[in-house]
Amino acid sequence: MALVLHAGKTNKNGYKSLIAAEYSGVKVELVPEFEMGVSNKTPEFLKMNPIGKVPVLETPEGPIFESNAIARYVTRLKADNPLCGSSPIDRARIEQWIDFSSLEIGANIAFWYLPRIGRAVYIAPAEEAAISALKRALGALNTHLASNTFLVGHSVTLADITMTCTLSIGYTILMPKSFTSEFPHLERYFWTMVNQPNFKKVMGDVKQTDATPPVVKKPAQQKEAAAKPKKDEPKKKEPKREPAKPKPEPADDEEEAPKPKPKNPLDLLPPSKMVLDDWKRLYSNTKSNFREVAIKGFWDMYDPEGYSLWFCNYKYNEENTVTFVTMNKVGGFLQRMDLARKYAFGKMLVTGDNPPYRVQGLWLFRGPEIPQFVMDECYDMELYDWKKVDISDEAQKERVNQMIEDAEPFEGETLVDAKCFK
Ligand SMILES: N[C@@H](CCC(=O)N[C@@H](CS)C(=O)NCC(=O)O)C(=O)O
Repeated sequence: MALVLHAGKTNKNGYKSLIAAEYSGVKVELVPEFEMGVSNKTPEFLKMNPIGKVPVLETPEGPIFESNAIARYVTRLKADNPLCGSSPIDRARIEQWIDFSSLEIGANIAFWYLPRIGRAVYIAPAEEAAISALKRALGALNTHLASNTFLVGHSVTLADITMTCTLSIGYTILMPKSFTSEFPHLERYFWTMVNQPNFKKVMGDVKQTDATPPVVKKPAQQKEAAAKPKKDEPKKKEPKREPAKPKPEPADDEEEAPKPKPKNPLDLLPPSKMVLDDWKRLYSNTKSNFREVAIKGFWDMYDPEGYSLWFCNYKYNEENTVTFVTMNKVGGFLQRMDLARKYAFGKMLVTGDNPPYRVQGLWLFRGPEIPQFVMDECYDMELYDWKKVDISDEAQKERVNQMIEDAEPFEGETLVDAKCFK
C-alpha cells in the first residue's frame, strides 16, 4: 500500500521524500486535491501536525512531520539503501549535509525571501546579514563540490536529495543567475542533480528565476505611509485614486502555472538545405570507413549559411585532476544542453596523458551564432572559451574531422573520453 504525503504538488519540501521514494522503490502518493492554507488547517490535519505545516506523511504506524525526517523514514524502508551511506563516517556526513542544507542554506533563503514578499517585517540590515550568511554557506558548498561530484561518496545520497530540494527553492524564487554564477561548482552540481531522471520525474523542468523579487510593502504599511504627512510638508490635495490592489501572495514557494512558451527564434530562420537529423543519423549509423562515409557526408551536407561550427575550450582545466569527476562534469553539461537538441550537435573530448586533463569540444549550432537561449539557459557555456570555426582554413577543418571521429591520440594526447551530443 502506498504511503500518503500531504503537500501541494510543487512543494519543494515534499519533493525530498518523493525523490527518495523514486530512488528507493517505495510507493509514496500525494494526497489528492490538497489546498494550501485549507487542507493543512483542518482539525484532522492538526492532529497529524499540530502546527499545521506540510509536508506530513501518513504511515501505517502513524503520521510523521518535518520533511527531512519523512525523507529519512522513506529511505530507511529499503534495506541497505545506498542513499543512506554504508559506513559510520559516510552516514554522519550525510547527516551533516542534511543539517547544513536546512540550517545554513534553507533558513537564510527564508530570512531573505519572506520579508521581501511581505510575510515578515523587512529590515534592510537583517536582509544583508541573511544574504551574507547564505553566501558563506554557498561558498563552502562550492569549495566542497570543486573536487566532489556528490556530497558524500561517489553516488547520490539522501544528502544530495535534501540539498538539491532546498537549493531549488532558492533557485526558483530568489537567486537569479547573476547571484549563483559566483558559485560555478555549485551551479554544475545543482543543474546536474535536477536533471537526474529520478529528480526530473518529481520536479519537472526547473526554471531559475530571472530576478530577486522586489520588496513588497503590505497594504497596511502603504496606507500608514500615505496617511502620515512628513513634518513641515505642505498638505497637497491628492487626486482621487483607486486604492492599489495588493498582489496575491504566493503560497510559500508553490509555483504558478507555467505560461505558454513563445516560438524559438531559430524556427523562424530561412530554411536550410542541411537537415540536422539526417546528419545525426549518418553519424550514428556509420560503423566503418568513418572518414569516407560520415566525415565526407558531413561536409557534403554542411550549410554555412544555416549553421555554424564552434570550438570550445574549458577555462578551468587545472581543476580536472580526477578523471571520473571530469567526465561527470562533461556529462552534466551535455544533459543541460538537452534544451538545444533540435538545434545542435556536439562532441566533447577529455584528453591528456596525466592530470590535469583538458576538456574541449566541437559544436554545430543552427544559425550563424551560438543561439542566445543556449547562452542564457545553459550556465556551462560561460565555463568555456568559444571560437567560431573558420571553414576556409584547412587546418581547422581537419581539427573538426578529428573531433567528430574521436581521433586517438588527439593532438598528441591520450583520448581519455569522448562524448557525443546528438
Ligand atoms: N521544517 C519544515 C518546514 C515546513 C514548512 O515551512 N512548510 C510550509 C510550506 S513549504 C508550510 O506548511 N507553511 C504553512 C504555515 O506556515 O502554516 C519541514 O521541513 O517540513
